[in-house]
Amino acid sequence: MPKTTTIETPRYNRALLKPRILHLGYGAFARAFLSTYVDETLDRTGGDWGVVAARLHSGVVELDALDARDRIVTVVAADDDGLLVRRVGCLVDTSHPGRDGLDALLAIFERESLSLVSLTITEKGYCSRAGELDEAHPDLRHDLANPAAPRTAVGVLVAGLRRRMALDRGGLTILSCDNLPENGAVCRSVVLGFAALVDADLAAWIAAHVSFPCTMVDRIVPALDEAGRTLLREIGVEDTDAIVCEPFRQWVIEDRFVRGRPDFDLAGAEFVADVRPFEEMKLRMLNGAHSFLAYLGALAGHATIADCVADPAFRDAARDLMTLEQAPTLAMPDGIDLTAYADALIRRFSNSRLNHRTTQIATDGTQKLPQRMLASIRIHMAHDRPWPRLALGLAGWMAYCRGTDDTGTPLPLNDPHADALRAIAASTPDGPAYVAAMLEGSTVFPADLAASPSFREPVDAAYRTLRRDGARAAVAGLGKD
Ligand code: CS2
Repeated sequence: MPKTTTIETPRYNRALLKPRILHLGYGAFARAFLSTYVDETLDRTGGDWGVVAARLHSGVVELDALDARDRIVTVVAADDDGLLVRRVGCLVDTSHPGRDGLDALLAIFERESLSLVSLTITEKGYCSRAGELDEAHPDLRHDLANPAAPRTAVGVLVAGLRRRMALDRGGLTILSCDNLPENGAVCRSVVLGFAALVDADLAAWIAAHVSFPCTMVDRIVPALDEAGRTLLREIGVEDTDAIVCEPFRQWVIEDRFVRGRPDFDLAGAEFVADVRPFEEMKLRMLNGAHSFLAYLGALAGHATIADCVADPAFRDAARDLMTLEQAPTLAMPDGIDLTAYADALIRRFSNSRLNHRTTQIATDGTQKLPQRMLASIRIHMAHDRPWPRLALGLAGWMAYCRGTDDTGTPLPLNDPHADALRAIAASTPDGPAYVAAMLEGSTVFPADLAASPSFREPVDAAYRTLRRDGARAAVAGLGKD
């Protein structure tokens, strides 16, 4: 049993809650993140900020399970010091177009009380390319042809806002909580881009009445696995969809809400004028190190992030990646100590309760690598500085995409472009030809980078080392030249 277990339950009056927040993409991260901030704010202020939890694709079973439990969500923050179990009570309803019909979801946008639509739809959910609407995206093409019957979150937002405009209900705030640089700006760009293609008046209305603040979100929330379920059973939590996550969380939010907001700062969030430095810090140092460990760790046979950082070669390389190749690309406000941030991240990664699988973080590499690695590489190239760890990280992703680890054990490849990646691997022999084909055909690398010898050569060299020595030796060899 863990050393200490504390249980917290809502202290506010749930009967007062109204549907004021609609959350699209109510999965593990939203439970552990948005819900806990709303809940703790309600504990301090009371009020009516209830949340409707919506999923667009999978998730009907999870939402049904929530409904059956009076929509109480159990979030267990765990580390080696103990557990904090929070029974989150802020949900007022659940919604799923596949279960309740799309109309029921769009009708929520018509509610007078609705003030905020928050999103955790992952990077790929924005259907963007270089921050703009990707009109070639197959699901978007469907939605553009059928704007009243959308499948994508972008299409749902635009259809919902159209209902709102028609009833003159006033604007609201759309709050992206995904790991994208300038997530609010990307969200605005895809929503307005879509709206402009279907109805110019609607696009103008959205531009005038809807705000899209940027946010930096941070809490490590692995998918629940057998170890997590065992822990939950040990402490008597029966909910099949309870969440085990780390105690740490950080939310930095641009304060641009057009229809009120909960005082999230009372629950520890920070409202700032400019989120960008915080988001770059987190995307490059935390997420960049995560992806580095995920690809190279999986190739070396490490199942979890905690396993990776228990291996001194990986721990040192991840810390060096943060301090030597990511921190120097950042311009932080006074008072932010990036070395202390790196040390804290390594401690968070070591949390043995989390079981955060390398193969989970390895998903959707095509969507993650630009902001986690390429942004820093561009800065190093402009200053003529070496970037061997980032190069090995990219090489690790390429090797991972061939589908087996260093001992030949299969690795799962989950990515919206997985078919194209598999086709490249199948048609190109491993080695420099494969690196060249990935640089040119994987959709990750902008044409100017893919064509630049000062970009290609370090990646190519890292890939040769990785294939010659294996992931563990290649990681251990970093910094030894
Ligand atoms: C991870 C993130 O899966 C991933 O790509 O890097 O989910 C990470 O755990 C969170 O961003 C932490 O805030």
